[in-house]
Order: sequence, then C-alpha cells, then structure tokens
Amino acid sequence: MGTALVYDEEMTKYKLLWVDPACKIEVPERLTVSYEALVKNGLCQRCVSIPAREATEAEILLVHSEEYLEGVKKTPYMTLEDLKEFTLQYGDVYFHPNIYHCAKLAVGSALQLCDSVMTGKVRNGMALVRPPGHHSMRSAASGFCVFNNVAIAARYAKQKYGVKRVLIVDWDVHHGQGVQYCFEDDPSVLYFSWHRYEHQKFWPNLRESDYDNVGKEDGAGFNINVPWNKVGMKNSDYLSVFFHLLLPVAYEFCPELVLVCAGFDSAIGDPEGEMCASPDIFAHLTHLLMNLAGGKLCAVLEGGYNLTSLPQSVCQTVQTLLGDPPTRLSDLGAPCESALESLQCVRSAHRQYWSCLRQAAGLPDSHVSAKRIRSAGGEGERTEVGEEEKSAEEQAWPEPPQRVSPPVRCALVLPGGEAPPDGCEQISSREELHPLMLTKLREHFQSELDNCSALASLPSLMTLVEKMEKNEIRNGLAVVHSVTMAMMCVLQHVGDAPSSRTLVVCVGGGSVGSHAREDGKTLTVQISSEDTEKPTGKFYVPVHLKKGCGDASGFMQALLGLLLPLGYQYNPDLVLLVQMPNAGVCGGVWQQLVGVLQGFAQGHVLVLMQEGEQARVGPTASTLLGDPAPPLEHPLQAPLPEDVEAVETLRSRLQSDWSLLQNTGESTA
Ligand code: Q9C
Ligand code: ZN
Repeated sequence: MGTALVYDEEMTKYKLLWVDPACKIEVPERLTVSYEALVKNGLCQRCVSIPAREATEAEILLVHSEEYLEGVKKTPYMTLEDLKEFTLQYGDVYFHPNIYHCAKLAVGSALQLCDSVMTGKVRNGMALVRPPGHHSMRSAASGFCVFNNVAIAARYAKQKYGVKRVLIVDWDVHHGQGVQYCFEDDPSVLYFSWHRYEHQKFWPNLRESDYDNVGKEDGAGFNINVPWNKVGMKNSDYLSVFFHLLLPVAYEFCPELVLVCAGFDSAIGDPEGEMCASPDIFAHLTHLLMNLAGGKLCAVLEGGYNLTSLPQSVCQTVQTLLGDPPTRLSDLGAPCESALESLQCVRSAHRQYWSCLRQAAGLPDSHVSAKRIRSAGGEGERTEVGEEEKSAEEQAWPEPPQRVSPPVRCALVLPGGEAPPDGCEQISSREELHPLMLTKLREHFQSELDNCSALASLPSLMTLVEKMEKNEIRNGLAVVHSVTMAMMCVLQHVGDAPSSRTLVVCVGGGSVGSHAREDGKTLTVQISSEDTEKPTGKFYVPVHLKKGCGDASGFMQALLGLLLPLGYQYNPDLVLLVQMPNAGVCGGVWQQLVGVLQGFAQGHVLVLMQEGEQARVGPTASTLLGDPAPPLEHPLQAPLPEDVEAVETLRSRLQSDWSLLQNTGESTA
C-alpha cells in the first residue's frame, strides 16, 4: 500500500501579470521548489505517481454555480484589461489566460488522489496544486483560489464512493471560509480550521471565522474554528489544539476519509502567517491523523509562501505519509496564553455537541463572550515589529534533520518454534544474559527464576533492544515469560546510558516494579481498572478507568488528552509498551495506541506481551509494520463520568509539571 503523489508542471504556468502587492507572493516557484525538494530527498521516487486530469464541468458544479463557472470559462480569451476588470470583483486573487486550465487541473488532481485512495490503489497521498482552493466560494474567487479543490473532493467522495463522514483538516494559516460556507449545514462533513484572526483584524476579516461559528441547523457542531489572536504560534500551540480538541472530536466523529487542506503558510518564515511552528511539526500533525479512517488521508496543497519553509514542510508531510518515523520534537515549551484562551473558547462552544468535550470547563456563555469583546478592545495586542526586529520572512531556523529509516522495520521475539508474521524479522539469540543483570533479576524474582523457562527469551530481547539502540531496527515485539521481569531487564539496560528517557506505557493492572522512580529516566503511564496507591510524583502516572482498557471512549480520552501531551513533552528516546497480564484491553483501542505511539522516539516502540496472552501478536505486528489501525466503532459511546473525572483530576494535578496538559486560559483555569 503506497503513497500517491499527484503533480503536473502545467500548474506552474500562470502568474500575476500586473502589480498587486496582495498577490505577489503567489508565484509558480511555490510548486517547482516543492516538487524539486521531493525529488532531491528521494521522496518523489518512493511515491506512486498519479497523473493530474482536468475536472469536468459536472464536478466543478458540485460546489460552484453555473454563472460563476461560465464567467471563469471566459478568462482564457480575455485581454489583459478584461482580466484585470474580471479580477476586481473578487478579493486578493488574480486571473491569467491559463489559470482556468490550471484550476481544472487542480480540482482534477484532488479527485485523482481521492480515487486512488478510495479504490485502494494507494493508502494515502498528496496533491501539489496551484491555484489553491479553500477560499473560493460557490460564486466567487478569493485569496488566490479559483475552484474549491478540497470541497469538491469531499462532495465527490460522498457521491461516488458513498463515504458517509468526511473530516477536513485545514491547517493552512488562513480560514478556508469557502469550505465553511459549503458545509456549514452538513453534518456529514466535519470542517476544522485554525487560522490567524487577531480579533477579526486579519484577512479575510470575517466575523464568521470566530470560534462561535459552530455550524448551522443539522450541521451544528460540525464546523470548528480555532482563531489565533496573536502571531508567533509555536509547535506546542498547534499540538495542544490537536490533543485537546481536534483529535478527540475526530475520533468521536469517526471519519471514513480524511482530507487535509495542506497549507504551509502556518510554518515559520511565512510572510502571511508570521507563525513560528517548525516544518517538522507537519510530520507529527500528519502522523496524528494517519490512524483515522483506516489511514485514508488525502493532503491537497493550499498556501505556503516562504520558498524555504514551504518545500521543507511538504517533504515532512510526504515522508510521513510514506511511513518514515517523524523526528523528535525537542524543547516543546508551554502553549502560550493566547492559544490556551482560544482553545478554551472553542472547547466551550463545542461541548454541547461532542461528548469528549463534556468536561470542558463550564464557563457560562455570557462570560466567554464578554471576555472575547474585552480582549478585542486592543489591550494586549502584539507589539509592532520594531526596526531591529526581523520580519517573519527573515527569520532563521535549522533545517529539519534527515529522517533515516532503519533497515528493519519490525522484529519479533517469539517463544520457541513460532513463526513470525510476514514482513517481521525473527530474533533469537543464544547469548548469555549479562551477569549483573542476572544478579539484579535474582534480587527481585527469586522464586520465579527456579522455573527454567523464565529466562528463555530474555537474551533475544536484549539483542532486540541493542539493535533498536543502534538504529538497525525500528520497532519490535517480544512475547516473554514474565512482562515485569522483561520490563526490568530492558529498563536496567537502557538506563545505563547517561540521559536516556523511556516512556513506559503499561496497559492493565499489577505492579510495574521498582523502576517507576523519579529520576526522570522513565515516565510511566499505567492505564488500568485498579485503583492503585495515590501517587504524588511527576514520573509515575496511574490512570484509573472504570472498565480499564475495555472501554474505547474512556481509553481514547486518556490516550489523547493525557498520554500524548505527556509523551510529547517528555520526548522519550524509547517507548516501552507493556500489555500487563489479564489487561482485558479491547482490540481496537490497543491498535490505536500502538499506531499513535510510533510518533515518539523516532518510531522506537518495543511491545512486551506475556506468554499465553499473545492473541494480539498478529494485529500488533501489523500496526508496528505501518498498517493503519482499524477505525473504532461508530458511534463511540460517551465516556463514563467516573473516567472523565479520573482523567481530569490527573490533568489538573499534573499540568504544572507538564504544561502541554493545559487546555484552559490562565485567568479562568
Ligand atoms: N498581506 C491562501 O493561502 N491576502 N490564500 C493577502 C497580503 C490574501 C491566502 C494580503 C491571502 C490569501 C490559499
Ligand atoms: Zn493560506
């Protein structure tokens, strides 16, 4: 199952023919530099190349009016003067004799991508297109956009393939008002957009881009706007919104297809966005969406005007679609106050529509809007760019590091004689355990060691760990006699390295052993139905859920709202995922967990399972090999109140140590 890349050089063949400061950034080079970067990084060659095609009139009419299409259709025959005049009826857009042709190719590219994914020819893909689409409306061009490529693709997928729910994630820095208008009363299309807003002072300056525009009629709750009221948003601001808003809602919505309005003007260096997120954030945003809809994800280029950060961001996105592990994001700081305020407003506005947000801090609506107006009054606005301060475009940032995929994706340690699933390497080692390790094990597991099979798989396990450390193997799974014993061995070994950090995720109850120390070398999150001792430290987080891991919505709440923020902030170099004995975890969420955790530690995830409880070896290995986790049941039940409370209690206790857990603004927290 591959990754599609749709591109046609023809879409570079139009440009601005007169002087217009608002439009001068939308240049053909945006596409050429992006494509060349994909070639240079060897990514183009790894994709399945899909030809663009022109969209038919019927397809364009899925979203646009006949009058508008007829108007655009005449532009190839217009004189320069006529083109200028035609352009004047719209905002921040230009026409060119070849733009109609390119706009048909841009729509057609999105549809080709959609076809390739829906028919199973590929798993996912990206279309590099010009002109972009998300600002164009039923009867109007806008913001460099002529036809609404992604909106048309959503209607097309519903009509041609009977897709019941489409999620559109618009991470472009502008509000795709065209997409919003198209689907605002339609509950089958969930539109999410974050955008530079500055209390309506930023283009397109629409009141309806604010967080309180949640959709209309049947579509109420299916339009999610996150207004950024300051520039300079960073990785942690973007991630917070994913953890505490988009992902929980997206899992509850359970889309059958994910479309991304993939604009990269939200990256650092962009003259329009003036944000500070690094290009490698897009690897993580992409990864976090890749286990929805059974992996069916189509990214379609929108904006992105810095000719350095744009191609870097495009490469990060495509490389993640191809299955390479995202690089680690170091020094994620706290989300900023303004971002948290926005997040809180959106969560409050949507809590009546999504059961995952029911716990969202219950500000009465009047409070929220009073606050909104107050802060819109101009106090606390961003400071003007001083003379010695660099403009957004002159900012410098390091080039994202090379992403090297180990030669082996997944290796297994299985009890004697069992054959590994296809595609996995089997590891068996006859080497002896290190004497020190044996001593250590004797201290803790005296009696169990009398059983001669107890140590059987440990030498192989240690070989696997060493190969993962050397980056010869990306991830692995070991079926062992005792998971607690194996856990101790692994942590003992990796803990010898000076600044190692292991994220330990234990699913199910039981003692996690003495490793759960506070020296920072491990961060342990244990999810179970057992109410264990009251913890106080910051490196051991027991999550007590009523049905343990048997309830999908409670589990997802813990995974998205707690484990992801903790993991991203901790930034481990290894993830140890342990299925404790008798964990009773339901299959769907387990695979989501295995899938999502691969975004940490450059994909170095080691799964431990107890002998005799290895029913899930096959599905786990498949997810470790890169297959998307299957979608969860729909509809997802509301989480149990006890579970919501348990997660919330932990979140509020830990948020001072782990700031990515925050989801409300200071003044109201
Ligand atoms: N400072 C897309 O990103 N406004 N369109 C320009 C000049 C128009 C952006 C104002 C921005 C349109 C697809
Ligand atoms: Zn944009």
